[in-house]
Amino acid sequence: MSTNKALADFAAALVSGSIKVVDLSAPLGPETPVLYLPPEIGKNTPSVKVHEISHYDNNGPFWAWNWLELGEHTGTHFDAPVHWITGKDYKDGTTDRIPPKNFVAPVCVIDRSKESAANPDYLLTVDSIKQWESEHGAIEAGSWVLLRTDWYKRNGSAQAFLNADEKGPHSPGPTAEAIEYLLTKNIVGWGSETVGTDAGSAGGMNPPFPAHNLMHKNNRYGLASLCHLDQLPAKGAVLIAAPLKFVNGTGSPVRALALVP
Ligand code: 23J
Ligand code: MN
Repeated sequence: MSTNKALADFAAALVSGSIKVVDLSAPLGPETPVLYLPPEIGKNTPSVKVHEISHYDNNGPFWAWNWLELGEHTGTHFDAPVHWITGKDYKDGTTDRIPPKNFVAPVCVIDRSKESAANPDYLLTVDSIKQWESEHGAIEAGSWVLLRTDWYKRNGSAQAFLNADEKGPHSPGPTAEAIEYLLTKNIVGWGSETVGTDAGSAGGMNPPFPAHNLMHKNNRYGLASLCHLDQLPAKGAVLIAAPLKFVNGTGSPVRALALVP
């Protein structure tokens, strides 16, 4: 028999409940808010549509099933490197070719919920990450880094979640320099509670959409529209987030889960 103490202890902790499973995904359905891009920038993704095949009726007497009309980048979702032009040539950069080991990783949670409540255009800076590291220890290679903003609490209303006015969307996110700094730490990915991994103001940054541009340029991943980051410790949890194995996929809705002590 092949055994491993860490895995046996882990299995026992799951059964006893001393390690909890926290659901980091938002409900996925027709009401799920989706990104809105001004038409001069590009075409938009559709909202989720559920098409009924049968419902224990003449179309299938003993069964119910649906088919879905679903964008890859909808709801709580994973961004693969080929999503961005800077990552387009990575052979292992599509949802079906990413090494599955990268779907399970330790997670650092930077809580800037107070700052984001005070300022919906809040941007995470390098100094702020260094401050977090002085409190919680260095960000380790192979970790996910997630920005907690409590923005997920707006998820039930597209208007509050996208938070756009005539000047564009207002939602928190990282500066380009913050992402560059995290890349020097060899993180596996960057995640947020907002509709995309970038701030609402990111279209005007240098480079535009720096979380997308820089993470994917380095064959790293993104997670957007995460929920319940307020249930995670700053350090010490493990994130499981696996995209569907779409052939040549640029992203996928995920059921993101955290294992929490
Ligand atoms: C396409 C263009 C801009 C953005 C996005 C997609 C996303 O946020 C996404 O879901 O990847 S900002
Ligand atoms: Mn995306």
